[in-house]
Amino acid sequence: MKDQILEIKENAKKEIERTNTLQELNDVRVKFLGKKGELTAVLRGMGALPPEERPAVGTFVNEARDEIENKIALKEKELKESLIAEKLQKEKIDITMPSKKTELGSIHPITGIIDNIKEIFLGLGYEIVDGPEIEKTYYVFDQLNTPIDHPARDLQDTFYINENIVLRSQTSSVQIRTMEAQKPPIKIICPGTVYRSDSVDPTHSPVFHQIEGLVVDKGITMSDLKGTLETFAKRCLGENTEIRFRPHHFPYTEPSAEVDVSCFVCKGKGCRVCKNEGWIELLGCGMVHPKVLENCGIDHNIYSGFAFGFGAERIAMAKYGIDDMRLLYENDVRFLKQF
Ligand code: 2NL
Repeated sequence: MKDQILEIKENAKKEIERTNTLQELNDVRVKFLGKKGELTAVLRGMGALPPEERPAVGTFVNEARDEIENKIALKEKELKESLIAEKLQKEKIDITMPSKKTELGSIHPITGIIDNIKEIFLGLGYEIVDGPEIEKTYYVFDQLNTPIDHPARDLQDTFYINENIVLRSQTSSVQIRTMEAQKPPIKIICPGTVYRSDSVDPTHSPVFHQIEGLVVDKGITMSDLKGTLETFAKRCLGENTEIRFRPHHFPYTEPSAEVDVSCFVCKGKGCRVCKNEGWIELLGCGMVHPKVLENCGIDHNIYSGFAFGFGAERIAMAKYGIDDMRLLYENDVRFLKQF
């Protein structure tokens, strides 16, 4: 019987050695150690042996089983390792291969202009403040000395939520809120989205972006305003930029002015961008109306201030020579790629 067991063991070892896959190895396991396996059959046949021989044969069978199991475990480890090695070889990545080109996005020109303007005014010591886009008429009109019969308050020009609430048509409301909440000195800019009931055309959009500035302190004069706007224009549009003031009227400033910049495309000679004028209209400004200061609880006998406001789209169009505002909103990548 021992010879038979030895033979089974040797056969099993040989067959294990010959296997090439985990499946084949499992088949060998079943063939020798399974319920109907060869070694199991020997164990079953032990009943026929004289009782005194049984323990020795039993031990021998168990040793043979252990040896076969060890051999299988070793082979299994070997097969699994070669499987992984094969997989690694197959999935090898050629890191020298040129990669697919990734398209990088870029900052939208309007966002870029606003960021640029914020940087300039931060450099001049201004704080940036924002506020609600849905706003009380009290902050957008009443406090700004804009009477009930003023055309800006017309239903044709402003989006009304109800009689007392509008989509803000300028960010001055944020400045009024600031003047009501804190004492001078005040030195702020208020960038933000504003809404006017305009049809879309090359120079108008019902939704656009405005930046307003406000300085209130003792002894602020028109020359502070001029110096500030000249510095701003040069930093924003180039050191050779010149500015000119034209008298104008706003209900919230007195005196008021509109400011033009020399055309930086043709240096004032006249071209497509300035429509042969040599000058481009940039912004509106003035000295804060005494009534506006008083409305906000600021004594106009002690304090004075200047304010200005402009559209970011207008600056972007002037700076980049864009002749149709709609290009800024259409998200055509061929257009946006240029900035
Ligand atoms: C424009 C230019 C402007 C202001 C805005 C302002 C704000 C306060 C007080 C006084 Cl709180 N003024 N802002 C001043 C002048 C012009 O915007 O073209 N507006 C229609």
